[in-house]
Amino acid sequence: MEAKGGATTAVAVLLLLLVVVPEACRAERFVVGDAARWTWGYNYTDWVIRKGPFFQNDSLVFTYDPPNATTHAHSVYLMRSLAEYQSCNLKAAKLVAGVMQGAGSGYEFVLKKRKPHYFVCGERAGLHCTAGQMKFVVKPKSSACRD
Ligand SMILES: *[C@@H]1O[C@H](CO)[C@@H](O)[C@H](O)[C@H]1NC(C)=O
Ligand SMILES: *[C@@H]1O[C@H](CO)[C@@H](O)[C@H](O)[C@H]1NC(C)=O
Ligand SMILES: *[C@@H]1O[C@H](CO)[C@@H](O)[C@H](O)[C@H]1NC(C)=O
Ligand SMILES: [Cu+2]
Repeated sequence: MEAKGGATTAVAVLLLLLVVVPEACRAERFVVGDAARWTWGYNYTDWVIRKGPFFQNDSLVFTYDPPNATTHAHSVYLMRSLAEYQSCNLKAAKLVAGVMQGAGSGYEFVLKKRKPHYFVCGERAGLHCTAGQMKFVVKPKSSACRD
């Protein structure tokens, strides 16, 4: 009777693992800034610390309104190096999402590579990156599935 109970428990644990493990491997989707979205003056470095770690194949969703007479434009660029990120020098930056692309459900960027990603807003020749603090670094870890 006791052995049978043990076997039943083992089967129950196995079933639980089968249900729980694939869940832990699934890539997650993060709205950058949460309710604040992608905007001037929010501390995205702090957001990354609170939300991380990020894993390969997780995605970041940038949402921001298209510009009009009363609102400012935003955009998303990737810097090529830490030095360019720190100085907000956009000369060699790669455009990821233009001023219209954050509308609606936003622009989704999948973190495919396990390298540092230096995200910045490219508006006003770097002013949104410097004074506006619209910048953050994410370095995805290898997927939890492979650990
Ligand atoms: C933003 O948050 C980071 C991490 O918490 C902190 O080190 C930094 O001083 C903050 N920046 C400002 C301007 O408050
Ligand atoms: C500009 O966009 C904002 C945010 O989408 C909206 O609340 C506002 O009504 C718009 N203003 C004009 C003049 O269209
Ligand atoms: C990420 O997704 C790609 C394409 O779906 C897949 O080939 C790759 O194995 C995934 N990598 C990880 C670490 O999950
Ligand atoms: Cu901006």
